[in-house]
Formats: sequence, C-alpha cells, structure tokens
Amino acid sequence: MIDGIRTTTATTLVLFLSCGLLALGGCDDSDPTLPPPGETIAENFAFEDGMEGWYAVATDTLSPPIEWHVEHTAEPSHTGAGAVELFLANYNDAGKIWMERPFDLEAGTTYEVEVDYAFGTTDWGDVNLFTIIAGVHSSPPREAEDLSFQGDTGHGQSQDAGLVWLDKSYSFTATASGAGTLYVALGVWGTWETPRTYFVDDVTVRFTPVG
Ligand SMILES: [Ca+2]
Repeated sequence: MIDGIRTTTATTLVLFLSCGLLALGGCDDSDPTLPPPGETIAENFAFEDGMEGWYAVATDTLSPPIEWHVEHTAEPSHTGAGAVELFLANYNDAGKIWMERPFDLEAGTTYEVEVDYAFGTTDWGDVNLFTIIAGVHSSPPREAEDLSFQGDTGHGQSQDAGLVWLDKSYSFTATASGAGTLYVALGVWGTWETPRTYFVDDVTVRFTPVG
C-alpha cells in the first residue's frame, strides 16, 4: 500500500525531471502517463480493540421486528485479534444490516475508491445465500434503494467447510459533496429467512482524486 504510493511519487519525480530536460524541445503537459493529481489516501482497519470509527446501521428490520447486531468481536479474526461480527435473524426476509464509516475528504472532489476486506462466511453451495452490501456514498444510506448490492455471501465450496475468509475487493467512483464526506458501507442483505452470522476484518479503503 505505502510502497505503491511511494512508487507513484517516484514516477512523478522522474517524469517531471524528464519534462524539464526536454523543455527546450517542447513538453506535452497532457502526457497520459502522468499519475492523477493528488495522492492516494489509504486507511486500514484491523479491529484489534474496537470498531475504529465504524458504526452499525440497519433498515427493513422492524416489520415485523427481527434481531440483528453489528459489533466488535474478539474472535474469530482474519489476522491479529478482533473483527466485526454481523448477525441477522432474517425472519422477515427483508433485513439489511451494515457497518458504516464517514471519511473526511476534499469537498467537490471526485475520487476513485477501492475497498478491500476479508469477509468471513459459512455459507456453502449456491442456493439460499444472503447478498453482500458494499458501497461508497456521498450521503449516508438509510433506505434499501440507497444501498449498493454486490454478489452473494457464498464461499463457493459444495459442502460445509466451517468459517471461510474470502478476499473481497470493490471499486467505486464517488464525489465528496457538501462538507466533503464520503461514507463507506459494508454489510449483508438477508435474502433467505434464516439467522446468519458473518465477519469483516482487515478493511483497507483507498481514495484517489480524479477530478
Ligand atoms: Ca483483526
């Protein structure tokens, strides 16, 4: 992560010097090989001791009411200690729960946002799975239509393999409007009437300004 940023900075310097040396012969400022303006902002969350600024949100859990929680747990963890546990007793066949965190960025700037995390699931086979929620939003999502739904929660094996950690990676483009805040939401949508528990650990969020 940091090596990548340093590589980008070094490339910028080399291109700048080359441009300077070639200045007498003309220099194309629109060189497509130049890196984007600004530097990538990256933050990592290991959940060793707590939620690290993430908080729990849910929708469609009240009609009828169903039990759920999104909270820190000491174990299991993907690496080190601690992770976030997401529990949804989806008996109304509609619940959506997620962990959410605001990130302070530059107002009016558009970012490419890459979200990587470890997702712990026991869901096997290819039927009766829940659906993954992963999105980046310019205002905090509070209704189902505000959310970004991804693939299913299955680990792809054809039999019960216990808890399996999957590497999840999603990319988005979002503009930090208003006060310059973007909200990242990670969770699950209950798409089968049963209780399920999932885990999230080692979250990395990278913001690269593009305009
Ligand atoms: Ca951890």
